[in-house]
Amino acid sequence: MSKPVFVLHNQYRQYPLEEMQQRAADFYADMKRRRTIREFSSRTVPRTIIEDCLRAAGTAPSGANQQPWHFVVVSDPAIKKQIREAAEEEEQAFYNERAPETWLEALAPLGTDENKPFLETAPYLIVIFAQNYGLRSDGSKVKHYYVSESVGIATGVLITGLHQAGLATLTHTPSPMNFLSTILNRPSNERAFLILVAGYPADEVRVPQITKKALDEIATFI
Ligand code: IYR
Repeated sequence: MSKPVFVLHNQYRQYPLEEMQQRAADFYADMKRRRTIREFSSRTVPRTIIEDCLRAAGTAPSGANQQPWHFVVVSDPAIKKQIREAAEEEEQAFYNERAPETWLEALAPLGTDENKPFLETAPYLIVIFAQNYGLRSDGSKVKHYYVSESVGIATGVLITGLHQAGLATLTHTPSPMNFLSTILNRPSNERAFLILVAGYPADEVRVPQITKKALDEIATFI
């Protein structure tokens, strides 16, 4: 059993109360502008921006600090095409056969359908994999803890980072997503978690008129 090693946390910053209030308000105002978009421009984005956002995602807290995630950044048009074709096949089955009526009703306000052109248009598809367990170099398995929670948190950081860098995203979850492991040749300990489509929005992009719940609906102070 390895012993913990503690170092002084000298990166923490405390702000005067007024500044703290302002920072919280500014952050909320900026996050409120984020919208999931479904039409992307094909304009290229420097890879270095994606790299820094991924570095930020990699700072996320995770169960036992196991960092059970892997990000495959797809910009190759041939691979994007393969992903689009496989995703659309699943989505066709979903929208026309598999999805229960109640699910389709829940999705109706978003105007989604089985066509996923953005999977080819957007400059980047960041395919996020969750590592259900780790693999030692001798092939033995390492148990991972709180995998979905950890990968979900890292994904949130990534979405936030891309947004504040000035990019738009779409969290896309074709179901089932096993085809991503095949196309991207991922090891058996990983399962696709979601595809984060990233890039500039298409000109004059339109988004569904939806609202977010008010604070008193999402939080209770006792
Ligand atoms: N995976 C499908 C359906 C879908 C499901 C949910 I829940 C959404 O919030 C949006 C879409 C699709 O991507 O179209």
